[in-house]
Amino acid sequence: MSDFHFGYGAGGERANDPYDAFHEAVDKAKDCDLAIFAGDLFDTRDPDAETLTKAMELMIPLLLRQNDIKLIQGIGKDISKVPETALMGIPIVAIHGTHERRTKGLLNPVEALEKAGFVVYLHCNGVIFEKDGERIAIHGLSGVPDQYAESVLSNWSAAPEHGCFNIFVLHQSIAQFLYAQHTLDMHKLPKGFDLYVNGHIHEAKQADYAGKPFLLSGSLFPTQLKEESEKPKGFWIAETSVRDITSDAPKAKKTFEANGMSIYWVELENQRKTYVRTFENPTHEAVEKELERILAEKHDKKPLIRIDLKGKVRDTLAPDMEMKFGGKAILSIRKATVDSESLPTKTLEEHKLSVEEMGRKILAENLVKAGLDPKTFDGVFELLVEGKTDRAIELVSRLREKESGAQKNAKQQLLFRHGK
Ligand SMILES: [Mn+2]
Repeated sequence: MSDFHFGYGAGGERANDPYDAFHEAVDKAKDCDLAIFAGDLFDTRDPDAETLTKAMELMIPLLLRQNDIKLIQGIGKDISKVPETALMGIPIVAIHGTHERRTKGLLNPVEALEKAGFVVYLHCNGVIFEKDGERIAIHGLSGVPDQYAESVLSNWSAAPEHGCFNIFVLHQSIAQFLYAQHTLDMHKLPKGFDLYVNGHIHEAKQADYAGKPFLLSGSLFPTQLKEESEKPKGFWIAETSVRDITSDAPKAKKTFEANGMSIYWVELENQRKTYVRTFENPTHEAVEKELERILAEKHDKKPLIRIDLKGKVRDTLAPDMEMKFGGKAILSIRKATVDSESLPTKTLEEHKLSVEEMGRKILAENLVKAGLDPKTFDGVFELLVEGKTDRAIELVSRLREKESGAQKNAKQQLLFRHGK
């Protein structure tokens, strides 16, 4: 599972949605031997004390389960540094996602969870667990800027471990699943693993890579309101040996079976319902009727209803509906313009990230123009984003010393060319 986005909507009406969803998922996963969280556990890289505490509280039930799985080996990871509490019960193996990434040397919140003894954190390394003579190797690539994903992968050169069931976990934009700049081509991923799990993309999906299941874990609650958001969210269970788990998790649906491995999709049932409706030249009456129809169904939590209005729309429509139904539903009513229709809907947090990415791109272009290596200066940008100006200046002066040799050289060449 992935993309819990703890802290999302804090202070708002949906503030508990991430926790409620995770709570249900953990409850439905309590018969598993191992949990894998594929990034974006938190909505921000610096979650506040309330968010951190809530996340840890909700993970405790997994660690307190009766289970005799053992961490037996690290793959490029010093397992003596993993606190023992993180290996209790159903251990959680986690990577950080796009939302938690911080520059080298700064603790990200998933790494923090490992230090606190809640998870086993992976980034360009792996761990091997053993239970009843069966070995599971998990190889994790935490979220890296998409334009560097390929080079990070080739520097790491992950390979499946002999005699193990090998799982490759990542958190990237994969070209085959979405349209975006700098996506990672799926075929650049190392082959030979038994199972691939990718976070980041919020719509869950099962695909295939080199004959093996490639799972998009999807988010546990909708962060974007699209038509697909009406589908219930959930998580995947992989059974690596022959056993029918449908008796343990009654709503689990088997979606794959081969060589003794089965994949199940487990839906969350007790979460806020989402509805997306579109109206063309709507009358008050038409919208009202549909809202009444939706609200006639039983809802434990106020449903989330998005209404897109097209064509001729009276200005009073949205405020009138808000007035009449605002107490029974969380309404998002918007007039669709040509522009907003062609643009994918994004959460505020995602907009913030896009601005950051744009800034990173501009900085990279200017660095190249100045004859500097943009990769070296990535840390400077991230420190500035976090408001750590002193550390940014310190890093710049250190980098300048390193670059000054090369600069001097370039300057001399320039002077030489101009005949001075
Ligand atoms: Mn996410």
